[in-house]
Amino acid sequence: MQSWKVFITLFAALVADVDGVDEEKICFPHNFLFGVATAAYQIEGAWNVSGKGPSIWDSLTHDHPERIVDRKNPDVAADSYHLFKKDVQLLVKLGIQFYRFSIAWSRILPNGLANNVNEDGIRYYHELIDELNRNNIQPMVTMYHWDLPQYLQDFGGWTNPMIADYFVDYARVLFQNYGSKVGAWVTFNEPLSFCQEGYGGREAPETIEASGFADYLCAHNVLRAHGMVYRMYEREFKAKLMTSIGITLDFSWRAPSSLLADDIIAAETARQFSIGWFAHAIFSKPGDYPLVMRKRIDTISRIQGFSRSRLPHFTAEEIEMIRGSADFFGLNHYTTYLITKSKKKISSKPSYYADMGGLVSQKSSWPKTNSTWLKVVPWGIRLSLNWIKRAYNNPRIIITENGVSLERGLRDKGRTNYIRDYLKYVHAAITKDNCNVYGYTYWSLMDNYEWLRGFSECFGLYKVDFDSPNKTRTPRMSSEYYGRVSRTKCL
Ligand code: GOI
Repeated sequence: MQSWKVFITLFAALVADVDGVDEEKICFPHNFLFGVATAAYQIEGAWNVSGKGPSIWDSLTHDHPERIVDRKNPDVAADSYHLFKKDVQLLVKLGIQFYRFSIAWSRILPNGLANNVNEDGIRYYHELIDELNRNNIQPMVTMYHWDLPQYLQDFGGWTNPMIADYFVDYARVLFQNYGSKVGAWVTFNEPLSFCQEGYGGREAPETIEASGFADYLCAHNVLRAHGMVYRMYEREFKAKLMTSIGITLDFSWRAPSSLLADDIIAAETARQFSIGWFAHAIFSKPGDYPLVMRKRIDTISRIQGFSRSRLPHFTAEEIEMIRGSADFFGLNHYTTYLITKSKKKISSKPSYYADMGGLVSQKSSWPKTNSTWLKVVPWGIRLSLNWIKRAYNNPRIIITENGVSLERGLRDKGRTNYIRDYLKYVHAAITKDNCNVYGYTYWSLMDNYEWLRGFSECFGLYKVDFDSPNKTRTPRMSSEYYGRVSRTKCL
């Protein structure tokens, strides 16, 4: 069947389905996992404590406060570096089964390279992981959640092919130290975000701004680094350790803005240029980049007078190495976009969006949140899960982030509704569509530093008072709801 027919059938079926079941009790399988997520830079603080080296985000927030909405930096943030035992108690109170957090590369290796290991950094994550295990909360550890050691950025960051080797060295230090007590590893969080915004746009500190060029180089090296870590683990650790390794990819659903064939095709192309850019090489049978990316970028590069494609090529060995290099598919999903086929003529200026050929928008009637990009569109998660199932032969999926930003207050009915509505569609994807989803993670445990948005957007189940000396955490109403869901597995 053509993809647009699949889309319409699925869409009609699911809108009819889920609306009718509001009153029934909806329960997940007993072994379904519920968790919450955070990231090192957004909560730890202690930016230069005990030997930690600076990351690119430390540089940006210190040197260019004008680029941050509230001009604030997270030098202290929620101070989880010192308050982690309190945070583990919040997790215990929630009754969740796992905690997804990230390790700050430059806390372990101050300049990113493995010749200098910072023992205090090693100690900190040992204490956090031990505290989690003591409380029966499984740690799920992200190796890279955007905080590149500044030293590595100075010679090209993710555009430097050598960075894949440096990342393998870093991952080896992590496996050697924590391998026996961590059940699941995520190599990268949302490479689409940091490659596209850091190397192609203005939304991040890398400020390379070479869209249609550096973003492709970044993705290329991230994919190589991911595959190399997976194979290094197989060679050096698999016999001794019991753990799983995956990657977290962000997939906002891309729906066509109309039922015109042009827009339906443009939406599918946009999916291939977003999730497919990273997932195809790892999760598809043939591996490598999606064919439509290869064709469009090769053709447009030629029209623009380049002597080679702006999209790099993998060697045959690299394709083999990356293919199948994940035990699970980590999915971050928050919202949905509409795609309209672009009618603009190709200009000489390289651009990822021109290569993709679609215009991105959102429907004005979709409910707003406190983040401009995040509209509440619960059915998008079911379509995303089904798309992944079909494209990559039903992989094991864990939803590694889903959440919403709302007002700072404690009575957050909207957050409870968001979680319930999105989980209803996750449940339908499992029970009606046979998607292989085994867990769900709410972003975030607590309010934190929202990158360029500073402290102005609150995603937390717990409110954090960033002005109080001890960074007081207070439960929001939604934490009661999510705690009940994670304990009973029922909505
Ligand atoms: C997570 O990423 C992340 O992992 C966490 O660390 C984080 O805390 C959490 O999100 C919560 O933020 C309006 C083209 C303004 C260019 C609408 C199209 C800007 C720019 C819609 C579409 C969107 C979640 C920036 C995934 C990056 C925010 C991915 C969500 C910028 C927009 C656009 C828009 C656009 N994304 N990120 N953007």
